[in-house]
Amino acid sequence: MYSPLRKDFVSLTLGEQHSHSYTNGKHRRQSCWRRWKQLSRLQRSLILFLLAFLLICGIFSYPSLSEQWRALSDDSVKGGWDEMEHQGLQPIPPGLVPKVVPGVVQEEPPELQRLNVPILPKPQGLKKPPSKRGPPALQKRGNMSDWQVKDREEPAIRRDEDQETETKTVISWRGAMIEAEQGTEPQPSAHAKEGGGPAEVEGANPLQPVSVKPVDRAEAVREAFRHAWKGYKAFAWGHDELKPISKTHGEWFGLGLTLIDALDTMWILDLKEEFEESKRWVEKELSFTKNVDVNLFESTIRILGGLLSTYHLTGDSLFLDKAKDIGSRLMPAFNTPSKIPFSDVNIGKGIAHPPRWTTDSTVAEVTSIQLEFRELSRLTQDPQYQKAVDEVMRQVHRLDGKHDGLVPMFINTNSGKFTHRGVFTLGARADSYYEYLLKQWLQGGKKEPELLEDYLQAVEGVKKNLLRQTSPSKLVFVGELSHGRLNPKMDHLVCFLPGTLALGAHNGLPADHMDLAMQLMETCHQMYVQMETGLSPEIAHFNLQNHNGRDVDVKPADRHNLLRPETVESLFYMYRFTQDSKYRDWGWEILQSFNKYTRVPSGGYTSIGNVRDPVNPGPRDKMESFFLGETLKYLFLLFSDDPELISLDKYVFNTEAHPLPIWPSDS
Ligand code: DMJ
Repeated sequence: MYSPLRKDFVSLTLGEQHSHSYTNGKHRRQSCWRRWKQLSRLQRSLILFLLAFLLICGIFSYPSLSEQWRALSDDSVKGGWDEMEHQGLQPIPPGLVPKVVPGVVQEEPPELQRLNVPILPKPQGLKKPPSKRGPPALQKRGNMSDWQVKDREEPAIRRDEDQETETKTVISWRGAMIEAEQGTEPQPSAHAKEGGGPAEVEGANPLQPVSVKPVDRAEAVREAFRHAWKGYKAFAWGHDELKPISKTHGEWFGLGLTLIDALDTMWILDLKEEFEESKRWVEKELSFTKNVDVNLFESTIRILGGLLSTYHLTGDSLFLDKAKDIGSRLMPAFNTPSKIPFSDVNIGKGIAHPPRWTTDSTVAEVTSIQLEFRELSRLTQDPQYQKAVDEVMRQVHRLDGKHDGLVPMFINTNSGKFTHRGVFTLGARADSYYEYLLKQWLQGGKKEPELLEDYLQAVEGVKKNLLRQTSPSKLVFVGELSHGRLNPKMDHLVCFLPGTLALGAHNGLPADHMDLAMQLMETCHQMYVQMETGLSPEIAHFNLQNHNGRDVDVKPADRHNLLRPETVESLFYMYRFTQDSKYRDWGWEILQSFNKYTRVPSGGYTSIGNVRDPVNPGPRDKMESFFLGETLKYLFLLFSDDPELISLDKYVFNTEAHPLPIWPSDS
């Protein structure tokens, strides 16, 4: 029963009738003390608790409040802001100018975070870039320069988790957050585009040219890598792939795929700390003694290729030992009636098998493992690896079913013959066959004529059968031939081709290979710039009709972007061989689009589902290992001014961007 006498509360009467009329301090102290003594124990404890609580709150909020008071009381900020903005000037609160290296994404200074001051001052005086993602019409933007107004640095791309809540800078999509509106660069003035000296900026006093300095693009790639690594380290360390939105990992082979794929990238980008930590993981944790099925091709190009190139760059035998281990465990794949390898191997049990539904293997897969196994033989002086992969090439060289040097997509592991004949593509399932013809020829010192013969014939086959021009802009693309009919579609994967053609031309192959490379490079570039996000779809369809339509179209099922490298890979080759800065500019735009639409604030980059929708690009929650292994590596090399950094006369890149040495002539 509830007793009316029972008190579930404490009544405190702190006020006093005459409390305001103190005349004597002593009397006041005495009277206070008396009142205090009259209070019950509980009342006193409560008051003391409240006072202590208020004191603690005061201590913690003091720095931020004082900052705000200081900022508010500053006349140059207060009131001046609107007026200055109106005049086309951009006030930056004194003491709050972030010290940023141009183009380098840095942590926001804590005072900026606290005050929520926009760290990216609006680039006034510089016209907003024309809406480059407008209706997707053909856009030839030429060279975009990377000059910026000195005091208005590019935004420090936001990184901290607590910034995720900043609605201004973040797109929210079904609960997923990806960063938005970063890296948007003010359009450079014509002057800045050309030169590099002080630039006149529209709206600024012409007598006082504003000095500009170049963005350090290579440094921006380093920053992107660090950001990706931050996510991998936090949520996927030692696992195959980062799932950056759900902040967890995905497993494919269970072999730390991203970490191994990224080893040589870290070395090349000079990210020592990250490299050393990863090396320790390889030393202590990486084990191939695992009952796991791996895909022969994927594990060869990513793991074996990654370990071999890291061995070459570092000279550390740890990586060669690991390469030998995985290489020998993959060898059972070649135990087939035809010697054309199975697609899958259990590296723990030493048993290989084809996929469940077929005894076929993919042509690109069985012909794009040669660079790695040949190099393994050279390093170990054990010929078994090279023998196995050379045998595959020997057979494919002689096979019926090619069409002017073009190969079908499947080959049977029992008969050793092509299957599903009549379909020819430079895209998925055939792409790197062509790439490895040229690269094996280069790797071996141009001594294997069948490889060159097959390569040259294939390029002629492409020219004769697969090339078309779009309407209305006459973009040259490589279509697909299906039983005599041309399908005007091109995978993004085909964008490796400009780079490979350029590499061939650089090595003495016909000059028209370079012409074709330039034309295809332009098309791959258009596959990016004509999309609203500035990112290419997985597959583009091209308009052949002779009327005013759009050159590039995308089917709903092909609108995704997996952070693939092929276009930036080719841009790297094109820049190295031509020194034409437009290729760098195109690469820079791509990096900015990745930062804008695929970067996840808590770390990592995500593939997206719809490159046509900048508002809702549909993050897919996966960072493929090749984003670190290839995409960022090629971007870094594209922006690096050192042509000797992985010289193309000394190295060939495998199809996962792992550089392997061109063999010395006496080997
Ligand atoms: C990579 O694994 C390799 O570049 C491969 O040759 C094709 N697919 C991915 C990248 O797109």
